[in-house]
Amino acid sequence: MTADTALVRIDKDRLWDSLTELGEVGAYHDEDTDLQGVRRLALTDEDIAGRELVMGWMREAGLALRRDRIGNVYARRAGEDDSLPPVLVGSHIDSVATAGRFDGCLGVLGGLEVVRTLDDNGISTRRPVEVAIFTEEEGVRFGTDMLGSAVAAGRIQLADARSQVDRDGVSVGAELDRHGLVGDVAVPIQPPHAYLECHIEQGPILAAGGKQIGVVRGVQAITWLELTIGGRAAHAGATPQHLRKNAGLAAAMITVHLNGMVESGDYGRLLATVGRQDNYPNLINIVPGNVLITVDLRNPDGEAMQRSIDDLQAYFAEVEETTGVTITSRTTARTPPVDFPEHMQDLVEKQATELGLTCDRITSGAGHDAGEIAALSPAGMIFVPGLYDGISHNPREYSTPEACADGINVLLRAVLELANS
Ligand code: HGY
Ligand code: MN
Ligand code: MN
Ligand code: MN
Repeated sequence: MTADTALVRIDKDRLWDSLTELGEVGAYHDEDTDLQGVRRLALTDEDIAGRELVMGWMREAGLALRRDRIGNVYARRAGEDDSLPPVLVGSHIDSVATAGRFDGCLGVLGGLEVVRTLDDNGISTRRPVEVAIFTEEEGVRFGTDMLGSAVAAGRIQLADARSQVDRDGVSVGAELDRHGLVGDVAVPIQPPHAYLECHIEQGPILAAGGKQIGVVRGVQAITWLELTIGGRAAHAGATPQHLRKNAGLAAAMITVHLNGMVESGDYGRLLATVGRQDNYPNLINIVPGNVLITVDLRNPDGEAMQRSIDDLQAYFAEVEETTGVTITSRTTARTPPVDFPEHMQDLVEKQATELGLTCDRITSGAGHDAGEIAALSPAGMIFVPGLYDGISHNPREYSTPEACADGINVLLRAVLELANS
């Protein structure tokens, strides 16, 4: 990095304005928090509107846009030697149903801000720089998180991804085709030179430690199960206990058992969440006949994760024996723990330190596209702290203009170093 580029900083207000404007796309009033939230589930009209807004800004910045076969967008700023693999930055703009403005968006709009800043200062780079928008990172509509980046990295086959369906039976493929999102960039994509993603931490660790930047060591393992519990709907008043096949009781037993597994400490730093529960027929005077629940397991230790899955499956047999229900388990996501290369962590830490920012190394609690692209090339992540215990996947999600700018200034400097290597 030359002397004059070392003093270049991004435009904090322009970044904040773009986060604010994108946050209006898919805005809704959240009854639970009485706040304005964001709802841009993948490949819905709101997601497409968000993509169109951001791609318009990318075109205004003179970037050449391409799309791959699963609809991931790559916006390219040419390098002096355009034949070299690009430095790739980015994230996602699809959201969960009760989102804030930062999850994913900071990484995409921050990448765009890096490019705009290079242009503003007439700075060229040896390598091209590309800003990516990955499809269906959240996984809440079609059931597998990091779907787009997993296809880009070759972990999930395109046909399998296209065949995934939402709760209404609408497939990824049908939505990609409906919106005309299928591009001609083959998947898996050509490996970029390196990948960097700036993201809000989505947890309390950085703020609790008073740190401004998180140097991300890696991403913990994720397992998602969809359990279909088949019992028998029956009269709540006339059906004695011994004749019941209570799917609701089975679901409750599994939820409590999961909590016991976490509390036991037998599975390291396991986290378990039953996020979705659909009771049928869901009426006060009928024993639940059929229940669908989802299980989200997280663990930085791959061996302990596998043990928890095996033990949970064994427990299902106990529940079937005790309650007379049948339990069918479908795995909808299964990613191993991912470690980012030391040199990428050191690069992030060096740039943060040279900017005079305090930082700590941290393992990501959430899944990220970087965890997928790490299979293709050296990947790294930059975390910025959130307020209110770093709450996320909630409209209360918030970080400050200064914290966001800090993260993207680290991204700018790291990109400059990588793009001139
Ligand atoms: O589930 C996750 O960790 C990510 O937000 N998709
Ligand atoms: Mn995210
Ligand atoms: Mn998320
Ligand atoms: Mn993510």
